[in-house]
Amino acid sequence: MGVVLRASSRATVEAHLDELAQLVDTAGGVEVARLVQERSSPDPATFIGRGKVGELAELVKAQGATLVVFDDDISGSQVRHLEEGMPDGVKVVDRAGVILDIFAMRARSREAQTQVEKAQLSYLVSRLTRRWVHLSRQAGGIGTRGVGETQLETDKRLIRKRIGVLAERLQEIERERSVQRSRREAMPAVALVGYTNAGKSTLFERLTRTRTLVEDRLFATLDARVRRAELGDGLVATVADTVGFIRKLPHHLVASFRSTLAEAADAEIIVHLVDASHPEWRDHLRVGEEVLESLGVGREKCLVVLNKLDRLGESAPTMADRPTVGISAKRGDGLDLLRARLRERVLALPGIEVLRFGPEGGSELQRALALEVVLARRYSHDGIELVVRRR
Ligand SMILES: Nc1nc2c(ncn2[C@@H]2O[C@H](COP(=O)(O)OP(=O)(O)OP(=O)(O)O)[C@@H](O)[C@H]2O)c(=O)[nH]1
Ligand SMILES: [Mg+2]
Repeated sequence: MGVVLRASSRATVEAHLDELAQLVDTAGGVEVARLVQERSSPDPATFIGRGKVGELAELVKAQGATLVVFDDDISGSQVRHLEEGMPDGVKVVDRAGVILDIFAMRARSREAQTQVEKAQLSYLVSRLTRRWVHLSRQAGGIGTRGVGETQLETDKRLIRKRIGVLAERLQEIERERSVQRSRREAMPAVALVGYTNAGKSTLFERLTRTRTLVEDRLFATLDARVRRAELGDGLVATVADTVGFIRKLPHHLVASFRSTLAEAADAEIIVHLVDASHPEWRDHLRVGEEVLESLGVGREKCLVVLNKLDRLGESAPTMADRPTVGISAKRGDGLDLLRARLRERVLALPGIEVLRFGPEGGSELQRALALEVVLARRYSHDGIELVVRRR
């Protein structure tokens, strides 16, 4: 179900619905019908118009559908009113609900699972209605109920408590992560970020020569992973693969995935990967830039890399306002140029120095090797050259 509000257009809403259909497919559902309504503003009770609710119910019945997915954020009471208008047992969710479902399915690490549970509970607490199965029964029942409190409030309180526990656990994981990070600190850190399905994991495999999950599905990657990569000319860096961006990602979700994205935000060089063969790639780039900005990442750190050029033939796009690199992560085209650009950026980082030692500089060389972090060593006929990072 899509709604064309005043500020948007039918074409945009259709494109967003195509993406929503992909999300539904990833979550294991099958799209059987689509409905779009144009309205100047959402109906406070049912989001779409009352008449449209009837039309939707007819369509659901005709198709034997079991789930209605809204592309826009809908509130708990709107869900309730909408579900009341549908045939029995038909559920109503929004885009955020589907994304959460996918995240729950894909979460592997303890961190991702904790983040997903926290995000799900926050989502739930805003949508708790009287039909909710009482949580207090699981949590010991008698004694947990405050005097005069309604069941609903008790449930909400229990959920908030659980959210608090999860938040603490996440902080602890984040502390462990920052310890690990400081151990790697001296190595230049490159993060691959970008819209979901842009090809980040494919590029990660190419750069780090490891195998990872690459899928033509949304959110194949949920956990940030970091590996060592050779950039050529003897230079090494760490490269991080990260969770993808998507439009209309609700704020509370972004917040719970912040620490996963923190890996990206903390990187010194950000490769913002874009699927240039996607008709909406400029929009994807903009969504990514907005998220990066909200994480406090400066533009100057980012290198825009246009991927999947193998699909475009001669008509590779360019951008007037900034330098870009065009690649095909799948075929391996353009990777030498990308590595060269990354080397230039690494060499321009603070603390990086190139030291040269002639044949007589043996003791100085020994000292440098002991004191500095060596990112590259190059041998030539008249001595040795070290690229070091001052701590
Ligand atoms: N034609 C073509 N396909 C590519 C290229 N790079 C990646 N793909 C395909 O695009 C799909 C998504 O690739 P991934 O590497 O999983 O993308 P991702 O950005 O890691 O996606 P998420 O983890 O879901 O955010 C896969 O089917 C890849 O094979 C490319 O250069 N050309
Ligand atoms: Mg991936």
